[in-house]
Amino acid sequence: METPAGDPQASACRLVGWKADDGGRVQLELSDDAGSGARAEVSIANDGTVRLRAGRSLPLPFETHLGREPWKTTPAVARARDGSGIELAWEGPLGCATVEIEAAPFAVRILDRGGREQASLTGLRCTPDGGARLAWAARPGERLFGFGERNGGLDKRGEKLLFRNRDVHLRVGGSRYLSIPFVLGVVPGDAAGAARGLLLDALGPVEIDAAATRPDTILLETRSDGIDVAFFPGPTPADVARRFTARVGRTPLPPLWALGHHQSRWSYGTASQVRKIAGELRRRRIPTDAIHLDIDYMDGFRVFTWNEKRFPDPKGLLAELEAQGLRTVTIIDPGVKRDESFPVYREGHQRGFFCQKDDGEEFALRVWPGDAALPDFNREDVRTWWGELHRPLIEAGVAGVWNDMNEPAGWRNDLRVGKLPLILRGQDTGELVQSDPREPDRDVPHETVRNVYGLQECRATREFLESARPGVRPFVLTRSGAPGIQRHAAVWTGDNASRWSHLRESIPMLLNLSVSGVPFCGADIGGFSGSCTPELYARWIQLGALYPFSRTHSMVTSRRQEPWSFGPRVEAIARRALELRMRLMPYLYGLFREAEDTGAPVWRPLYWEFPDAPDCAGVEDQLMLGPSLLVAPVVHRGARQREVVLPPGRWLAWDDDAEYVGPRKLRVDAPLERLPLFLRAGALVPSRSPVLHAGEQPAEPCILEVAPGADGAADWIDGDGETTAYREGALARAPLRLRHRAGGRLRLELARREGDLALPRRPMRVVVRGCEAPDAVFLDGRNLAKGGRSPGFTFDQGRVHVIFEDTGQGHVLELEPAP
Ligand code: MIG
Repeated sequence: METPAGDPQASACRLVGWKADDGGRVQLELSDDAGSGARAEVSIANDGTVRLRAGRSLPLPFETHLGREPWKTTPAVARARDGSGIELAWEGPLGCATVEIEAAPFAVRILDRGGREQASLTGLRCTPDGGARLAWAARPGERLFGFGERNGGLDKRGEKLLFRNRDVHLRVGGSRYLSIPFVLGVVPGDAAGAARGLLLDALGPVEIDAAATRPDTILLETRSDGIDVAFFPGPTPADVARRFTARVGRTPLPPLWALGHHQSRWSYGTASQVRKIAGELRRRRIPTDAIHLDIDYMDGFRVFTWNEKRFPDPKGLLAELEAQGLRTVTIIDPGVKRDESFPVYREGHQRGFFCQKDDGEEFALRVWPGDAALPDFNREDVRTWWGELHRPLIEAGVAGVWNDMNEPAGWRNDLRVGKLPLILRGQDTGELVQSDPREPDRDVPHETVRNVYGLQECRATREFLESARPGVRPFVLTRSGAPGIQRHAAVWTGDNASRWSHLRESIPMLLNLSVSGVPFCGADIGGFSGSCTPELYARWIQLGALYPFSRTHSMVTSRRQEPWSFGPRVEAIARRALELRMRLMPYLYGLFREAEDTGAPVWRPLYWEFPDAPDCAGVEDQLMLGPSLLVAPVVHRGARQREVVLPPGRWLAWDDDAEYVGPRKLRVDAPLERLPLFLRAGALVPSRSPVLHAGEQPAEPCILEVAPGADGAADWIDGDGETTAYREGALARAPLRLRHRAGGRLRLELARREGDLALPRRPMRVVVRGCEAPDAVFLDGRNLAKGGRSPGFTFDQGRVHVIFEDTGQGHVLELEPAP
């Protein structure tokens, strides 16, 4: 008899046998009411992450076949419990877990050190077609974040979510380009054990019912390959992130130029247009590091070609751009034009590299070049081949690759509306087959591995770039992806529109993507389709200049969207916004380095930094840029003020150092020129004077912004902007500490730089904001003179500026207040 879908009480399976192997894995034999068997396996990793896999037959693990680290099981000891069931326990320096496996009904309960229940997994059912279902108990008051890239609000509790990669084009709810079935559960205000995470790991589409059908239950459902879940204990979101990203991977430090602003349009379609854009960017002094070339640089949309009429000398053009500090990123779609005279197609076809239909015919997708064949990226030989095809591009000087349409997306017919094909969604891929990444000789329905199509493409691209330019940090940008995509590519959120609602929505979308393991993400600034208004562009660039990935992009039919397209006032706003990004580059660099080290995202929801503050949990129109900066952008048309939820603690307004004490709500003025931004007391933000691009020397390379009012600590991270030498230690780390002493004395320590990177002595400016004129300032015990000479200090509008030469050997600054 069928049990009602998702009834967690339904005794779907019971344990009929078990054994523990030497590796600490517990193999379980299960049987359901109908007498059908199922197999499961439970294991614990050394950081306390617990994995449960189950299916009619035990699913084959796939992580190493996606290029991830193998799952490392600890030799946890399993023993039979009194009565029935099994207990499995592990405790180590990185984490611990106790797993209780109950026999009938089969249930897996995960407990923490104190014996408190962390997770309860019940109601396992394995269907004959290979799918499976599992229920995970939601906690009272628990908010459910993460879920990768989704429309809508921050908290998804009460929603049913399908994860199947698809080209959504504009705004539709439901699944999108990229699927990360990861849940971060947070109980606001509950400091102990507040955060926990779970990944429903899969190659194909899955569903999560986020307590929609049953208010106390999260239902996890797959369609093929059994079920594979990993549970990540907290207690903080950062703990969950560290464990989750240890499993799926982290973003390697991007090249510095990729952290700058990118200017894109569909399309800058001729060499002279590109030159003109570059010229304007420089003439108008708009900080920008990259120009993107969309599909029209190609010859008839044939990948890896150039249209020779429109781009007669790519190498010359790209060298010209680079001399102006502008890198070039070219789009690459997976679809290869089926044209016998096109060498890429001919070779791929002859070598059998393209996906087929189940009848053995080559599959053809209607997409830009007409009929196109799809490489089967699940095969290593195909990935190597595909990677190698990029060689002429990088020899021409292409710096980064933009992977679009890799869900994969296409359409049935090109019905033309004006000059544009009307894209009919839902190309039927029902008959498409691909290699199983685990067993390349075996064909499986594309649907069962669909969600990793884009990831495998990006992996091919990145691995090639790494091997072709050894020691150079690659840049790959993608639309589609799956858990772990952050190891290979930055993610942009696809086609949005020039609407205020899409500006607003980009915040929860990017925050949830960020906590889903993808720190390097952004939305098209100004909106992709539709025509942006001057005011919308101004507000969007103010926020977008602080997106972790910052790119202006627009559609072929929309009004032009360069920073100067909206008149001088908005141009000045854009310049200022991008200058702020350039100022904050040392801070951003440190945040990206931290993301690679710990998995903590660059953009953080308020609850991440303030888990004890219930009022912060649901805030979705503000964010933390790292631990120190609160961003409260204006996202409503006509608004010249906004309400800010100020988290607990003291805060300094970025522009005028006005001091506020949270938690409180605050109304702030936000004329069109202003982005409300706050420094957290205790913040130590490494910055510099703005430059036009990563390669330019700043007038002042080191400016430390200090927000007094609380003690604080941070690291100043320095390294080169291009190479992977930092992995061998060529990175400088200077620990910073701020202390408030009795009598209002401030003490700032810049510890001696650590690491193998030899840095020259350099001028340093420390800016202590929001203070009274000091009586005296001491540098390394020496009383500094007042005045603009180094070493010395000045006092101006509530800020103390101390300038001196940073030797890297460590310095102590002391500010003595007036009596
Ligand atoms: O069918 O390459 O999301 O950024 O400009 C549209 C043209 C194909 C979709 C991408 C968009 C890009 C556009 N592409």
